[in-house]
Amino acid sequence: MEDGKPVWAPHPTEGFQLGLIVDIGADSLTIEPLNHKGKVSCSLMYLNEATLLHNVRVRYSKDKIYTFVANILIAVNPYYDIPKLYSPETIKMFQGRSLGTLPPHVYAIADKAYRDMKVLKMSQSIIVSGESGAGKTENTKFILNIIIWNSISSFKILANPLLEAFGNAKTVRNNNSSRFGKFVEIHFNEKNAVVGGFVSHYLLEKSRICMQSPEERNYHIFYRLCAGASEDIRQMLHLGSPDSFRYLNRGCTRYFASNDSDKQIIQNRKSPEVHPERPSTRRPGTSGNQDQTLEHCAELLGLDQDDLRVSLTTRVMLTTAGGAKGTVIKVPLKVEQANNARDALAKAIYSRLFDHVVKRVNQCFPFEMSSTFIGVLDIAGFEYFEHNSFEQFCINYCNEKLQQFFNERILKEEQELYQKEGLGVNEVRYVDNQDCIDLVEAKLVGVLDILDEENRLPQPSDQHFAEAVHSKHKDHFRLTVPRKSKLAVHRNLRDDEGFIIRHFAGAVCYETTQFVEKNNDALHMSLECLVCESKDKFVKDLFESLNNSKDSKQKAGKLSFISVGNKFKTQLNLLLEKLCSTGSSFIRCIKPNLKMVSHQFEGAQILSQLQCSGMVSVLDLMQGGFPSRAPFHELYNMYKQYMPSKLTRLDPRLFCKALFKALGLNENDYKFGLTRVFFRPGKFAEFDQIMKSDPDHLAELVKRVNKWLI
Ligand code: AOV
Ligand code: MG
Repeated sequence: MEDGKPVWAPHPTEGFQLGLIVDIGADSLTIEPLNHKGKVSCSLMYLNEATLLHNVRVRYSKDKIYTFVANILIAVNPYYDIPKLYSPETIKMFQGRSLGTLPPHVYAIADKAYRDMKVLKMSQSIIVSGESGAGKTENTKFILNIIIWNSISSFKILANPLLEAFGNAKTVRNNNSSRFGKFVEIHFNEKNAVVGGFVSHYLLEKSRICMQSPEERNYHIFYRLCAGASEDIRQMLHLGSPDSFRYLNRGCTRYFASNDSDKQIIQNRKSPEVHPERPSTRRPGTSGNQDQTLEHCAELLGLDQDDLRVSLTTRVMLTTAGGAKGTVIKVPLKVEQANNARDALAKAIYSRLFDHVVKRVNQCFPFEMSSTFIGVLDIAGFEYFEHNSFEQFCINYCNEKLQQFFNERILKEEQELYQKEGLGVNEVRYVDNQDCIDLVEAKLVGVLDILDEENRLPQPSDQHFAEAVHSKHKDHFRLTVPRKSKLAVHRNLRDDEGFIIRHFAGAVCYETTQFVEKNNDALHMSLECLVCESKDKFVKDLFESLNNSKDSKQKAGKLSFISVGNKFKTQLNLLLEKLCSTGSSFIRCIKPNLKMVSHQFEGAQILSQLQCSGMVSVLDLMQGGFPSRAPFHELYNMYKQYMPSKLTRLDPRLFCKALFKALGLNENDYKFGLTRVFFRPGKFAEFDQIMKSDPDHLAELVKRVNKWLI
């Protein structure tokens, strides 16, 4: 660093800003910002987070929303339809062309997957990640469409509108937010024609069924039913306006006119909200006539009205006191407990219904024999909010696993490149996150198992769980106790009701309130028994499969336990096994701003997403090896103007060799491959600076080169 040299300086809103050093103090630098619109040439040969951010920014301003870093595709959400970006002509242009010969595009990734599958006869996966609203689901749809389009088949996947109706909702971050993760597989026969498909789903958000934050909605399907159902369905289901339903009238009840009432695919970016918020006629909790609600409910669920009432308001218990051991008694529930029972029933029904919808979708794309598949993973990226609960814990655990997979793959690619170029370098160092994964999933001592153990206690408590986590991992590098100020201030929480995990993307403070409840997928036995005996075959079937797998001798009244966390762990490990057996590509989606508008690039926010997506750690990973690389002919063209003609007559490779020798560069700082030179971190910049330094210095250099050439 020297006075007058341009540097990228951290900036609170822009992320980084280019400036000149005007003063170097003992512990600070004074930097004068340079006008962005001035001439700033930037090359990714200087690979760091500032130049990466700058590059993405410049490209975004020209509607170039896709950028490659190595083979990883960065996709910025444009929040408007860029003309011709996904047109049939564009699709044609990408077919069969190799990565790197065409501008970066999601079609390039899809096409690479399809070609690799054909050529290598190996299944492929595309991992799409990013925060809420970053464009994962849209890009996933583009990929699936083009793959099916490409593979000359009459096969159509029309499952998306259905899955999105049941699994997507309006949130403050995204009007069409997927509240579940999915891995969609398209299966092919040995002739590479599509033979079928399969969808796996993960972690549907259940709390939304009973409760929505202000400005958020329940799942789309409810509003669409209210808005678009025919009169006979309306009568049959006792439908009214969303305001009249307790589960719909807490948050936002607005209709999205063209989405909710007509039968087309939900595309919220094209449909402004038309109906103003309808006045709420009743207060929550006092909705309508409760007896009538109970009657409708019982009717629709195929239950006896009195049985339903009793099951929702009492709990069957086995007495253990005195000699009366084993007597069944009915204990009335407090209002809050009864509300919880009702909510638990609603959540159980909906999540089983969603499982059923996915199962039915899968039955529509059956296949008997498949030789390969292309799988696309659309799952939420790393999350940290003001308050983080069990959902964030699970999704971040998932992202740790995916990050590890990502690191291993990128590392492997780097090493393969080094090998191909004959560098003789075997090792690239990087920070492994296995310790963080172990902290979550290790047998007995991992957070998930500690939580399960808590769930099995007669009186589990969130606080006791948090204490157990801390006591089992006293000096764990990844785990700390939150300070009181972080957690307790507004929420009357004790300071030990939580833990902080130091993730690869940053530290997150989890509040353990409700962890125990959210980790349990089981209903109280009395409710479970009730729905299992429904006269409605559909409702009965929803619960039956689950019931069969359980110990039928389970005692009445005792809360059974089905672990959400461990189910997810099992699913995730299966998914990773699958991913490991495939060739993989990565897409990192970026949300450009919180307002969800076009043409607005919030640098600081985007930088943090690049960090969370592991892109910055890819740069770090590359720093452990030879992150900057330049083909011989590029270096030749870049510097020949400074060199004597004797030197420029050499072929580019020899030119570079001669030049490097003459400069007396340290041989540890660079390596010659077959087609390019590789540099240690920061060394390319040093070299470039020598080459472009002042005329005296240059004359001296030329003399040295001449001498060396003789
Ligand atoms: P997400 O899947 O990443 O969020 P979406 O794919 O639903 O995000 O994208 C959010 C919205 O951004 C879409 O509804 C579109 O309006 C717009 N959008 C995204 N990509 C494009 C594009 N390529 N061109 C034009 N508009 C786009 V979440 O599911 O909330 O994590 O849970
Ligand atoms: Mg989505």
